[in-house]
Amino acid sequence: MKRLIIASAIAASLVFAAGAMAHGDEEHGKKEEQPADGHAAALGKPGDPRKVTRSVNVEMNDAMRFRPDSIRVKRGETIRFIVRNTGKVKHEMVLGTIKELKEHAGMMRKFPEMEHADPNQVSVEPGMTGELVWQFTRAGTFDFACLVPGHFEAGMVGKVRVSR
Ligand SMILES: [Cu+2]
Repeated sequence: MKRLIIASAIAASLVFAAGAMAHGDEEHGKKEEQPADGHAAALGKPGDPRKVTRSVNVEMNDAMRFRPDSIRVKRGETIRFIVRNTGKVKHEMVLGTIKELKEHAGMMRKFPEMEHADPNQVSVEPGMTGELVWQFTRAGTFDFACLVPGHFEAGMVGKVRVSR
């Protein structure tokens, strides 16, 4: 009888372990799905530099503005943004939805040292030029912003209008 109890205790712990493992797998699976689902995915995907259909020049300056701050593209286009920083401080261009960008700006205020190099953004040192290649796969109006702490709040934002 005692042996039986031990055996079922082992069986129970095995089931528990298997359950824990299955749970772990599930979590893992969720994580892997995230890139398709989350960050900036609403407006498209990183573009293939060999399939660029058009280049767009964007200036970033210390007046906390993008020029132009409104960009029109056609759905499906792959745009090479040539982003020039004419200011004396670092600026960046981050593509996203305004909700996402707001959240991200909040994170940047909390962790100003946070460096990130996602495919939907380019950071440009003063006097330098950076590039960002993006394919717009959905029609709609999307946003971009500079998320250097304080810049988004100062109105350093712009819009991309993607037509069908
Ligand atoms: Cu800026």
